[in-house]
This record gives sequence, structure tokens and C-alpha cells, in this order.
Amino acid sequence: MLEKVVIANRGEIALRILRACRDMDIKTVAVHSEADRDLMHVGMADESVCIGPAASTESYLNIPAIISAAEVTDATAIHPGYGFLSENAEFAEVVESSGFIFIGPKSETIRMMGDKIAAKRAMEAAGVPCVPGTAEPIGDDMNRAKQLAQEIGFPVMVKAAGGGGGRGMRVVHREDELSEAISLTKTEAGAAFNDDRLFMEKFLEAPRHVEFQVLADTHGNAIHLCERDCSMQRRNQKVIEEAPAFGITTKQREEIGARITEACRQIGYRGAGTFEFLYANGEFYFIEMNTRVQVEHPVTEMITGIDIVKQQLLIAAGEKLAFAQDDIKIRGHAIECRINAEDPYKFIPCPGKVSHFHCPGGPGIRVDTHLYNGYNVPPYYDSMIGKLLAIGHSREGALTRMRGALHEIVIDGITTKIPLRQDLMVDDAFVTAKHNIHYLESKLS
Ligand code: MV4
Repeated sequence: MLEKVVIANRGEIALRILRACRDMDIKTVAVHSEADRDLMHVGMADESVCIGPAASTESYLNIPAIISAAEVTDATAIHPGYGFLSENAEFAEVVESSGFIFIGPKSETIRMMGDKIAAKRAMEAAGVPCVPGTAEPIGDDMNRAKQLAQEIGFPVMVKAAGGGGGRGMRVVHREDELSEAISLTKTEAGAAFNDDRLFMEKFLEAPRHVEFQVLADTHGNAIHLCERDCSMQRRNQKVIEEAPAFGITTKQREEIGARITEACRQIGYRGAGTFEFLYANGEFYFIEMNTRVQVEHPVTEMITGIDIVKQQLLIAAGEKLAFAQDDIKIRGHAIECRINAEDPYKFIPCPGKVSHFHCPGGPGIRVDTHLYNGYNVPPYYDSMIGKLLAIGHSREGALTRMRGALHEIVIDGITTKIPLRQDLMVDDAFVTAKHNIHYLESKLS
């Protein structure tokens, strides 16, 4: 088993990783910035190391500082959490070449999934359904690009190979807009990702975002843990997630599940991962793969009873998955509301001191947060301060419990997004599950 894990992250996910380690008798090292000395997990970890100033470029993104912390504490493994260095192939490579276990996939896998063209090609080869489009980069020949767009059919989307998560993409509705869209996206991609390769896809106008959770060990076993719907989002920030996704049939789940687990075996995937799909007209279209644990992983944990972070640690230690696909049973319906320290309608961060925190509870409620009474939310990082989850026998049962928990929760001293979440829990489109990825933006405008 892993002996000592460096938690290379902060906030609620650092605490989540610490709790998984504690459950497994693994020692923990918290690494933190100067602004984060008061984080809950820093006080709870076996050891802690300050790795730099508040700015994340000098602390949580500082590869040599994190490696040094692992060396001075004699740690054996590093968990990157989500965000920060979690999908940085160079970091994974340095971790392993320095003699530590990277809790995640091989660096080559992270690099391949970071290249959206390579990722799509690998998935197509494995039989995973993808959005119709070009499997090769668009060249400089504009006539060829126009021909490809005609074949795909307008509207098309021009995307950067180095993009993802909503960055480096453009919708093109007509042929006369294509050449400008390509040259603008190319220039932006070259500057932002140091890679100006582009590809083109059919633009899906009103899809849902449905993603599958997978686990794969180092012995060739791969399983999926059902899917999540993450369509309620604004500016590529998810707001509400739920599992399972509404309206997906068992047959469809099994069909996609078989394809993606086969893909995991083909590429030698290791650890936890997420296959992101757009879901439109009853069909799944692969867009990207995330090679990290995700913010919304607890909804999957609630309906499957599987501790995904613990599984990451077991897989990293070289253990075989202790269950097969047939052992995975879905029970109930889970919903997550992200809680952000932000103005509910102006979307500006609101850091500050939490003068009073009351954590809701009761059957079917889970709260993943690092908040405590008197905690000071620093202004330097992402505004997400926690996640409130509810599970019920049905979607309606989960919604009822979530409404109760949103009524019960108290976070005084700072402004949060809780009022907006309360609005959404009684929103007709959400309650009747008719929303897609564009719904929240149109509701708020
Ligand atoms: C698309 C799309 C429509 N058609 N691709 C945005 C984030 C990145 N992961 C891919 N994204 C999209 N790709 C095609 N061919 C619409 C989006 C998209 C989106 C996808 C998932 C969740 C939220 C989104 C918000 C805006 C656009």
C-alpha cells in the first residue's frame, strides 16, 4: 500500500483526499501556500510544508517546490486533485522520474488526452462514438477547409487541438465566415496553447453534457460507474450535477459503458477518468476525456457506494479492482450544488471571513467543504468553497432533500451562490429535466 501521500492541492478536494488516506491508514503531507496556513486539512495532515507565496503560479503550480516537499518528507506518492497540475503531463513525468508514484494515469495518456485531435482519433479507433468532423488537423488550404465544412454541414465548430474546457473554439454558421474564424482561432490557439493545430466538427446546437466515470487498474481491468448530467452550467463552470443522467436507458448505458471500458483497455488507461459526451437527439458524441478526479465525483459515489478517491489510491498502489462491472449497482438519484463565494447575480468573487457556518445534515445529505466557523476565504483561488449533495430514491426525492438542505445551510459573513441554487431547485425547466447546456445562460440574461 502507499505509505505517505503528498496532497498537491487545496480546499475541499485536499480535505477529501486526506479523509480517503486516513480511512486507509496512509500518512499525509499537506503542501500549502502562505495564504493557506489555516486550511482545515493543513491542520489535520500528519505533516505540512509551505511551498510558496499566495499566487498559485508560485505555489500550487510550482513543480520543483512540490517535488522538494515530497523529498524532504520522504513521501511515496503525490495526489494532484483537480485543477492546478492535475492534467499537466510534464508534472506527472517529473513526479515519476523523481521516484514518486503519480496518482493518476501515465504521463503519455495525459499528454494524448490534452491533444484533442489525438484523443478523438484514439476514441474513434476504439469504437467510441464521436462528433462527426475532421480526424486530421485542418491544413492551410482554405478551399480544402471549405470542402470539409460542406461535407460536415454548417453550422460547424472550429476547435483548437490544445483547447478544451471551452477554450479555443468558434461556431461558424456560413461558408463566408469560415476563413476568418479559422485564422482567428489559429492565432489564439498558437498564443494560448503554443499549438495552432485546429480541427472541425459538426456544431451541436442544443446538446446536454453527459459524462461517464471510469476506473481502470494496472492489470487490464476497467469498469464504468454510470454517467452524470452536468448540463446546468454557465461560462463552462458547472453549477449543478446529477447521477444518473435523466432519460438514459439501461441499454444505452451498457452500450456506451462497453465502448469506453474497451477504450480504457486499448490505451492502457490507469486510475479514475471521465469520458465527456454531448448528448443530442438521443445519441452520445464523445468530445474530451478528463484524466483526473472531478469536482462532481461524489454524485457517482452516492449512487454506487464506491469511494472513487480510495479507488485512485488502491490503483496507484498496484491493486486489482475488487469488483467487476456486474457488481456495480445503481441505487437512487443524487444531485450536487456547487457553493461558490460569489455574488449570486453579478458573478464576482466575494472572499472574506465566515462568521458563522451551519452544516446541514440528515438522511441522504452529504457536504464536502473545508469551511469552518471563523475561516477566512482567501481571494487568490477559485471561488468554490464546497459542495452540497442530496440522494433520494428518485430524482424528485433528491430534489426535495436538496431544497431542505439549501434552506438549512447557513454561511454568514460572505456572499454565496446559495440563493441562485435555491431558485434553480424550483425552476420549471430544471425540475422537469428539460434543460440543456445553454439553459442557465439564457435564464440569467
Ligand atoms: C461542442 C459544442 C457543440 N458542438 N462541440 C465546450 C467545452 C468543451 N469541453 C467542448 N464544448 C463544446 N463543444 C460541438 N461539436 C458545445 C460545447 C459547449 C459545451 C459543452 C459542454 C458543456 C458546456 C458547454 C458550453 C458551451 C459549449
